[in-house]
Amino acid sequence: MICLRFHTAGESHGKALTALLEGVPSGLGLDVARDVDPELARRQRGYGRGRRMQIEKDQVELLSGVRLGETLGSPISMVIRNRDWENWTTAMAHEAPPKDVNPKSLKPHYLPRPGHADLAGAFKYDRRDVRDILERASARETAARVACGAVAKRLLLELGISVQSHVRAIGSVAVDLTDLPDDLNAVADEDPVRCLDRKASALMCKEIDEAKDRGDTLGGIFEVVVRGLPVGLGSYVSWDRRLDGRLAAAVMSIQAVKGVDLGMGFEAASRPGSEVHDPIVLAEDQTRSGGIGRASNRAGGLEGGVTTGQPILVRGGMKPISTLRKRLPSVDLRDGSEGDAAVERSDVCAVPAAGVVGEAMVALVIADAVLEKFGGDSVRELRRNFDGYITYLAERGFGER
Ligand code: EPS
Repeated sequence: MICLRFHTAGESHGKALTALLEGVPSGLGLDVARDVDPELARRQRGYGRGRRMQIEKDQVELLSGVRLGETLGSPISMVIRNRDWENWTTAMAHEAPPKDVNPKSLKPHYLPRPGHADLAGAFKYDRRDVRDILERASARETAARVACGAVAKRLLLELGISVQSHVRAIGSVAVDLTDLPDDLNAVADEDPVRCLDRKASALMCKEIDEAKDRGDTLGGIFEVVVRGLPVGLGSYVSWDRRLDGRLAAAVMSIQAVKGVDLGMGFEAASRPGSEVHDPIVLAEDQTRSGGIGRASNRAGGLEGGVTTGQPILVRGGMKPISTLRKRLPSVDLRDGSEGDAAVERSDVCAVPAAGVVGEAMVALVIADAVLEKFGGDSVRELRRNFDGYITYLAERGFGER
């Protein structure tokens, strides 16, 4: 990210998660109870989550960057306290343990779980107790991403750009919906798995129950939808300025995501061009794309790594959670003996939550691209630049040069 940057810190069972977001212009109205906490609550929901989500009630405490309800342009730092911390003060203490400590109270794990970062991380960071790895590799970290993403979403909303999501598949149940409601999140949030098709949703919940009974886990696919975009964000001139690549990296970086596609995605590879590319049509009402629109949106809102003005449709495919109660084979890092992988309290399925995290990551990338094109140290300046561009798109008209 070029103009908007963020960092997160924190272990899953440590004191807190922290997030530092830099590059938000001044003068953005920000009320964490209204803008951030509801996003954190959305991430905590979804059929298939484990008991941890009943313990936590994620809320942000602001430490900097906001005064009297408006951003200052300075770094915004946020803390999300882990309520579960009180049960982990010994195992996750910063201090060296006392000599007579009961080793079990340190809650070590020596049998890495296939699929989690446990084993590769143990080699990379030269640790044997894989708790040293899993605490940070855990998807608990996504709460901090969602906090940053909520601020990015708030900024985008100032320009009439919305970022929403829904679940398209869980396990073997998939839906292929093209007509998405304007209030996508309001509809999806009412469903236990954030799926728009109630019949499919019931089947998804059934598959989750069955997986749980078997001691197994499930993955699935979420789709993030961005509307209200102007034509021209991102660029084709250099590989790292392409917005499709930047979005793919951001979504792929979400824990357990193994695949990302845009618009038609992989399906486009097997169809002829006439069934893939979106015919260009006059569309006077589409002021954010200069009065020129598309008869379809198979490209998913991007051509040449640049926004077309059509909605961005980006999907993430999540593998099943790697903590299985029906343990998979592993090797004990203490003595090399074969055994069953460690079990940590976990979720059976977290695809609905991953969609909310996907919104956050996409919002951060789009907000970055907006700031790159329109600049602005204050929201007023950003809006002036943005409005000037949209007005120019209308005035530009047609001509030879
Ligand atoms: C959590 C995501 C999951 C949960 C975690 C909370 O992370 P992981 O990738 O480690 O499976 O397991 O909860 C716990 C570690 C726990 O104690 O239950 C989240 O999204 O907040």
